[in-house]
Amino acid sequence: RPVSLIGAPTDIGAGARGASMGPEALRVAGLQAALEAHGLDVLDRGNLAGPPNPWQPPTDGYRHLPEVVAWNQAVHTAVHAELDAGRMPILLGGDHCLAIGSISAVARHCREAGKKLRVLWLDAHADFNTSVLTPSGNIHGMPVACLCGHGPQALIEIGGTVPAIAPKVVRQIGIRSVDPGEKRFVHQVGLEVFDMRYIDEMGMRHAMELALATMDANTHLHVSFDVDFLDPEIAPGVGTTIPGGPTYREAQLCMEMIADSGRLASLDIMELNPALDVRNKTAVLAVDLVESLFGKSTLMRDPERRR
Ligand code: DIR
Ligand code: MN
Ligand code: MN
Ligand code: MN
Repeated sequence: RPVSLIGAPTDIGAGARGASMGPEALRVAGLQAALEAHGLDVLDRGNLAGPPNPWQPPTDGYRHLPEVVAWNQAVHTAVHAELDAGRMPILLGGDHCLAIGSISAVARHCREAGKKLRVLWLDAHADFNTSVLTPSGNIHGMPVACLCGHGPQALIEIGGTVPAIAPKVVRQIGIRSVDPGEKRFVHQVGLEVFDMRYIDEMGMRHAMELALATMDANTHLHVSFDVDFLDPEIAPGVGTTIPGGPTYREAQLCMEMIADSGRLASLDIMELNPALDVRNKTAVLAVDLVESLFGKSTLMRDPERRR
């Protein structure tokens, strides 16, 4: 399926400025050429437009809510248009609040096309805060809750149906920072979380086997990749580094197993912050991992023999 790159240059939902430069850093790191080298047909749609970041404190538990709504409406429209055109959207963030627009569009497309949805959420954070639970007011800590119908009306209704998704379609991988109230809420709704302790004890392979299980030919797989998923030793260019993330090899295996599923149909690459990066190395790493996500492998593999 042909691919469309959509830039969303904003840090409107983040706690640090700079993710607005993420789309260009991914382009400079060679994302389009890397995908084309795999034989993919890639169009760069350029950048969406939206309001500037006023950098204000929260009001009623939300920072920049009107601006977050405007950006997410633009993302929703753009992502849905690509899906309707039979193309695979890759959203270049931008901070992770934009997954509300992206995944609400994917969910709407799945309803319209009679497809099942699976969302893999690769992140250090659960992003399941609400205005009452949030310690920061930053809406990039709230997108999964908003998609599940817990959030301000203007954000939860972007896709037309509330909630946009059920918690049971989500699998979270790599989680290692969850705020106290958020932790109780994640437990209450029964989110399926493969946190770093699970990965330490059981291994990335087992976590991914379970996260990818029970999909079929009619399943649309969406991957929402927050770059802070990765260990900060290898990926310093993000606003909220949390130690103890997946290593380079664990992250590669994660991406390769998603590729092997054959179900990947849409992707977000979020929270890359070039202002905090070292010679664009985090963007280069993200491109390297995305190549694996699209099937780059060392050998011609025989799945039965695992080599
Ligand atoms: C934190 C940070 N849980 C918050 N969240 C981040 O402010 O809600 N998500 N950084 O990616
Ligand atoms: Mn549609
Ligand atoms: Mn995160
Ligand atoms: Mn996130």
